[in-house]
Amino acid sequence: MSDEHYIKRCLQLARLGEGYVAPNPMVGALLLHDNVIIGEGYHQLYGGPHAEVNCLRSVSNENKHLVPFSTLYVSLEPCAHYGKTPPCVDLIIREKIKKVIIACVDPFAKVNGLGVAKLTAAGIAVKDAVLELEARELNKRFFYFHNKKRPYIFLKWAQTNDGFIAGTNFGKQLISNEVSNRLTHHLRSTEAAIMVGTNTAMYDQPSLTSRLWPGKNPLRIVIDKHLQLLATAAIFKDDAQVVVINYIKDGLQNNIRFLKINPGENLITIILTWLYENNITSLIVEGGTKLLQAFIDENAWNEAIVISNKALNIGTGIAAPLVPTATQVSEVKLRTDYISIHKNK
Ligand code: AOF
Ligand code: ZN
Repeated sequence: MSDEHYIKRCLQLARLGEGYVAPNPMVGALLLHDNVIIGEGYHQLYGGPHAEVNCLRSVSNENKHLVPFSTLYVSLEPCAHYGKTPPCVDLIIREKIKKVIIACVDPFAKVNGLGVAKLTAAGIAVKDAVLELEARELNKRFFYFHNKKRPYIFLKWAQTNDGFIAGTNFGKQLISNEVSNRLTHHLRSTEAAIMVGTNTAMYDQPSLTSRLWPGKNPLRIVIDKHLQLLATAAIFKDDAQVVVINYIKDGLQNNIRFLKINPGENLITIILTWLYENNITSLIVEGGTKLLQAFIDENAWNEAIVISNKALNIGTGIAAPLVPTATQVSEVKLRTDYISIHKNK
């Protein structure tokens, strides 16, 4: 079996942490001795042990003596820093492992190459860049966040066949079907934050939770410049945090975080900076058209997920945002809904 084969298994293990490890990356590891996998592990929970630690812990007592003669495969460069856990490189050196194969270097400034350097200095053979593209794609949020210093942004909306996202006067319009809604809730459970504009929060009354999928809720962010939303709005209900971006006040009140901005300031820049400073690696923007179009116009987006119900025409209403058609990379059909994914190059 090739190194690619074992790194692929590491990527598979890593994905088991989806939705539970952010802002950390998903990481998987395995130990191979004489073509037999004697240990496997992944980073399961933010703040918890890293993949390498879980992998070594999984080795049975009768196989422990094989560890120094095994190769460690990891989907990310082992860490060299003291974070919530001690450095994985120290553990690898202590365990006398002589060969480490990794998929990619960690973009996090406190690690970024230092893990490989420390292993090499200890006489350990390190092979890098095995399935690097796949590994970076798996942790696209984490890489984007550290390289560009802003969260990875998904735009998501549902539109009718004739291109509307709501009826006239913001009339609430059910567009996507229950299967697509599950998909949306899955996305919510894997992303750190979700945002809507005032009118969407007011007229659509979304709760922005991931109740149709197991997992955590994202941090909810709503723009409400003049604090017009009623305390009874759906966005303030349920067990998920809320941030209200507004012109009036700052601070925490009844579990709601108010974040004051000044008129004239670039809203998108301020929000993205705040998200970066608060270690929020990904954001879904769910509407309405004005907010989505602002992100498109500022070129502040990574992926757009457009759900189009081909069986529904309403003739008039609020037009959907316009995303360049050339950016579409795929389309899947879920009953009457066509879900197209666009990627910003
Ligand atoms: C690894 N293996 O499984 C993961 C790594 O606060 P900590 O201690 O959890 O450290 C978080 C950082 O460690 C994170 O930003 C990333 O650079 C790295 N994640 N490293 O060797 C792992 N999850
Ligand atoms: Zn580590």
